[in-house]
Amino acid sequence: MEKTFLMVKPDGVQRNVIGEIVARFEKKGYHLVGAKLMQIPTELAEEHYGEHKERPFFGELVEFITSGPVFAMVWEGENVILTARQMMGATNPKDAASGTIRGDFAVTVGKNMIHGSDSAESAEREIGLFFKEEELVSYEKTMNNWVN
Ligand code: IDP
Repeated sequence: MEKTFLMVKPDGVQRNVIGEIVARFEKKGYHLVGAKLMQIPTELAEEHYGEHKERPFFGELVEFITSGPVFAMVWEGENVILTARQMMGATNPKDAASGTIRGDFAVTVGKNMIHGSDSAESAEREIGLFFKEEELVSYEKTMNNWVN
């Protein structure tokens, strides 16, 4: 089953919307298999956002993501990578549709509330960066039969 890495960024933790964001994915029918509140070390932030190293906002991005705790999660389900991206909305909240997380909760691109893997390769890489294998759990919910 497909897995993705999602993270409520420091703005979401500070603004008390961890629960609302988790609830959206739970209600959709996805399956939470790992989660932790953590403070990201600078080296991990730089590695996670490595593809943006040359961008002018890289320093600001690393500074922001390490500025306070984040809520890191692994979610499982059919097409969860793409569907979670759709539920998050466009990177810049000004372009994000109402009803999406960024469209509903965020205003500026620098503080856009949530991160989500953008491909199967990124999901595998990011889950590996943030979680040890033993931190992910495997369990059944009877609801699975009502979703799939
Ligand atoms: P994504 O988070 O939707 O995948 P990416 O293009 O991978 O978007 O960018 C990573 C993060 O970098 C974004 O979520 C956003 O917070 C930040 N970012 C992107 N563009 C800018 C910018 O122009 N200024 C400041 N931050 C930016």
